[in-house]
Amino acid sequence: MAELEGFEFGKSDFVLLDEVTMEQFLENLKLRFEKGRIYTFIGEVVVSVNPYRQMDVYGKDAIDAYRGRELYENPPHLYAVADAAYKAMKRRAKDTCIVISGESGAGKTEASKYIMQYIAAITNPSQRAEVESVKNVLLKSNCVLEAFGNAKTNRNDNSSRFGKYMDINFNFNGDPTGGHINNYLLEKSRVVQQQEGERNFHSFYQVRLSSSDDRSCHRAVMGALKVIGFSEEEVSSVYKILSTILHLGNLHFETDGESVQVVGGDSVRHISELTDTEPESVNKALLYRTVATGGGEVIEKGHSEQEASYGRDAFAKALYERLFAWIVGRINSVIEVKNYNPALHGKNTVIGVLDIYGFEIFDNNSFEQFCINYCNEKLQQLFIELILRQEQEEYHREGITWQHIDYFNNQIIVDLVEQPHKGIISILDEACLTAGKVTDTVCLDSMNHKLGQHPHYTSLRLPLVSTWRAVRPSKEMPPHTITDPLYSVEGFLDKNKDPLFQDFKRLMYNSSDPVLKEMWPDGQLSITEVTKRPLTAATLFKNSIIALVDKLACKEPYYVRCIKPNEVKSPMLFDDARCRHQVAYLGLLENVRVRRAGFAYRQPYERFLQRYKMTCEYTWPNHLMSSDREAVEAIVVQHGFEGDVAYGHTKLFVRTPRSLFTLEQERAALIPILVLFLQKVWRGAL
Ligand code: AD9
Ligand code: MG
Repeated sequence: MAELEGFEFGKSDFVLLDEVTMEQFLENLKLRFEKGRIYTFIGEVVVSVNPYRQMDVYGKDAIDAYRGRELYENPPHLYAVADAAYKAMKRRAKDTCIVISGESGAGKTEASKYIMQYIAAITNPSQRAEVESVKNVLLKSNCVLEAFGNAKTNRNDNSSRFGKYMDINFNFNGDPTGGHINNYLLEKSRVVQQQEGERNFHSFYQVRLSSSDDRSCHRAVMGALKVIGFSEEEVSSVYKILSTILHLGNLHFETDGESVQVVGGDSVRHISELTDTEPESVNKALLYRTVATGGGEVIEKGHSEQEASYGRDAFAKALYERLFAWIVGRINSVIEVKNYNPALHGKNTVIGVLDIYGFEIFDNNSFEQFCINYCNEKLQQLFIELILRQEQEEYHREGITWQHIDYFNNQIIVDLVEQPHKGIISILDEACLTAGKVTDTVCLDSMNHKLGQHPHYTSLRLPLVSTWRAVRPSKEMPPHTITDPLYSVEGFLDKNKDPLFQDFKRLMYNSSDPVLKEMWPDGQLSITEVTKRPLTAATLFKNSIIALVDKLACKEPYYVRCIKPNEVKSPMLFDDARCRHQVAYLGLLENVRVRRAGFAYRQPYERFLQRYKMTCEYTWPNHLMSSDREAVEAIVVQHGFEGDVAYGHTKLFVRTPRSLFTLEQERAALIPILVLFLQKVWRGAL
């Protein structure tokens, strides 16, 4: 639990609330936000409220204050969590991870950057050149990924349009030796369409250099690409692909009733130059597709105007998606740990940092929200399981009997989505694989039929499909999703199938640009060889999220839960309703309850003594007992809360915060008297 700052800033740990109610939680959160205290603990979890202004709490002084200290020794901060994860990794050779969640604009990416900066600042004190270079690449990778993976949206000017998980590897000295980045579900539809007021990915504006901001970002990205080790040819290919996509956007199609033509000035010629392909091949790929007939014959079929436009958009999206994946892969090839010999260098340990989209519930929710919310249901499940496991492990380590805590098991909701054959994704896939015209509505009917009886699959309203609702069995545990998300089934099948004509793949594979060619290995297959259906978008996403959860589950987790205080990016406004909503679906009250269900508060004997020894005649100014534990017992007995504590091997565990309040109040009352006393001593009056 956090060092108690004094309650004028509110309670620095939510476990200290008098009662765990939404009202008290919000009141405390708001008070702290208004007093400029944007971080608050729930045990070892940090709750962060986006300040929407520069805070003077990340400098060198702060880094020094948190370095190597215990969680409760300093006020709540990202650095406290980063340090805890780092210490566990270094001292106990544990793989750890820091999971940062929250909705768009809540401050996840900023938090992940501060965490990485902190880790970079506290490692490699001897400034070894090879470690410095790894750190530099890890930090610079952020700038590149943000340029290509972030965009201005209505909710956030720098919104990450992909999920990111980064492993940082450490040697036995605790210095970074490399890393690995996984990216999840890039929102590629943005390449061809943006909502009003939103922009495409930053990279497109940087290539056209539309504003001074874009120009300075472009310079930073070019610098970062160089530091990471991209060759000039590679950088050139990257920008040629961006230009190709822009040119694709400039062309459209017309028909004279018989055949379809490309309209768009010199765009085809530009595209062929930029992609190092023949103009006729580009033209052909845009207007025709190769199909294999039942008899094994291969024919070329002309597109309708609509098919051609659809094909162009799918091509532009795929180009960008593959470019992004290639950039991530290229960064990985630089930062992967090479020549690591555990026999020589000791165990290689890892800190993972996950910056992933939180629940998204809009007025109109589509396939993307379905995937994102499924991912959050899974992470929520993991969160509760791991928090409980961590508690259990601590009790076990300290020799304290564990009491079972009742909690809602999210698995039923996760199963509803991902179960083979029966789950929503399976039903979607089945509809996508069925030959003929299965429409979104037909698929929805099938889902209603198969899942209608499921307790968490509720009322379906065409064309909306409502999927799951978390219903807690006990009223102690409120649901973490307070609004049932409703999904518009329109477009689900197409987004799930995500088709791209083989002709485009072949065109790219046949490019003379080696970088581009490398991104399209599947283009070497001829149409008759393309028999195996590719996995659908939902299944690919599901597989990657299952792999992610497996990866996280074997690590010691630390959590940052980010909250967006208002919709208008104001540093002053705390919008009660918006915050209430987030506290609910992030499961924060549940988190406090789990933390308090056992022992709300714990502290090593020595620290406890230091803080409260003044409240007991047997321990002030120094105790004469044989151990700190006995001295702590004396304090507990004197204040009459023996029934409320358990004595661990190294720590005191206190069940309810109330006992602690008594001590805190007494301490607060004594301090002025002590100060007076000491002043008199100094002045020689005593
Ligand atoms: V999204 O899901 O990627 O759309 P994030 O990542 O949760 O979202 P982000 O970190 O990008 O949000 O924060 C949004 C903006 O809030 C930033 O661009 C900053 O202007 C602002 N912000 C967030 N955290 C801080 C902070 N600790 N200090 C100052 C902050 N400003
Ligand atoms: Mg972000």
